[in-house]
This record gives sequence, structure tokens and C-alpha cells, in this order.
Amino acid sequence: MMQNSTSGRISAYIGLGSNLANPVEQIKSARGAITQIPGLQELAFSSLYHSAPMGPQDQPDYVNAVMGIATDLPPIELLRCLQQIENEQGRVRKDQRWGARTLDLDVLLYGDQIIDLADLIVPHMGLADRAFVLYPLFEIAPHIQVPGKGTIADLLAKCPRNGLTILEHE
Ligand code: A4P
Ligand code: MG
Repeated sequence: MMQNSTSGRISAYIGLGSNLANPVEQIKSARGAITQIPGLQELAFSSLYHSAPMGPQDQPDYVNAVMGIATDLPPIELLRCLQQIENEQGRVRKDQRWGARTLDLDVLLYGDQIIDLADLIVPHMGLADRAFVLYPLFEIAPHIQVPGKGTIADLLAKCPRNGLTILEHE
């Protein structure tokens, strides 16, 4: 039986983050670009959140959000489409881990699948301990299970807000 599907499609969740070149506009523009991907439909979009940087502290604060989609794209094709949007929005990959970026799009969840490929690990590795992922995800999917990790509510209960605030309500 196919689980977490909408009319035969898989429901998946994408994490959006930006801390350069007008982050709010970066997130909104990415949302528009994602909805243009063939074989994909938006189901939900969280509020926009303001978060302190995780990683190097000498970078601007972030704007983060989570989008719920239904798609029939295989997960690796979804990742490639998202990476193309990152590139189109001026993402420059630097050597510094967790450094500043115009746009970061992560596949957080893909149905109830656990994926362990060289280029794609799902659930996303940071999901369980990042307030800027868990809180927006909980906002749009409060009853979801994170495969291998438990319910979103349990994960959230163990994750301090860490200064996370809502910037713009959906
Ligand atoms: N990759 C593997 N699994 C996935 C997945 N589920 N989704 C691979 C997306 N990509 C995945 O990503 C590096 C590689 O991860 C890709 O080639 C892909 O094949 P990247 O986007 O090129 O590099 P990155 O984003 O700099 O690295 P990383 O370690 O993924 O960083 P994160 O985890 O994305 O964190 N602070 C706040 N407040 N808010 C943020 O959004 N984001 C980061 C980046 C740092 N600090 C932050 C935030
Ligand atoms: Mg990333």
C-alpha cells in the first residue's frame, strides 16, 4: 500500500532557507519556482520564520520556511530540480560548511521513505534537531511521523525554539 500519497502522488516536504540578497524575496521567489516544476503541486506553505545562524556566527540571520508538496517525481529528480532553482537564484557553493547563501532547498521528507544515496539522505540529517525546520514543519504537518525518528510533536518537544520567531504569517 502506498502511504502518505495524494491521488497516487507522494507527499513530501521541502525546507527553504536564505540569508543573503533579500531573504524574504528569495524564499517567495523559490516558492513560485517550485510550484512551476512539472509533476508537482503545492499542498501547504508555512509562515516565514526568522532564525539565528546555525554554524559560523559571522553571517546574517536567516529566513526559513517549509513547503508541503505532492509529487510524482522520483526523489533524486526532485533534488535536481531544487538544485537548479538554487543555482538560478544565484547560489554560489563555497567551501565553508554552513556558510551564507542566497537560497538553500533541502528535501526534508519524501513520503514515509528512508533514502540513503550518495547525493540524497532522507529524512534530512539535520531535521530532528533544528528549530528552524521543526517548527515550520509542525505548523503545516502537526501529525506527521518522521521515519526512524518518531512523531513531529515528540521531536519538537525536545527542541528549544532557539530564538526562532515568526516574521510573516502565512
Ligand atoms: N544532500 C543529501 N541529502 C540531501 C537532502 N535531503 N536535501 C546533499 C538536499 N540536499 C541533500 O548540500 C550539500 C549536498 O547535500 C548536496 O550536494 C546534496 O547532494 P548543499 O546545499 O550543496 O550544501 P550546504 O547546504 O551548505 O550543506 P549542508 O550540510 O546540507 O547544510 P544545511 O544542512 O543545508 O545547512 N542556519 C539557519 N538559521 N537556517 C538555515 O537554513 N542553513 C544552513 C545550511 C546553515 N545554517 C543555517 C541554515
Ligand atoms: Mg542544503
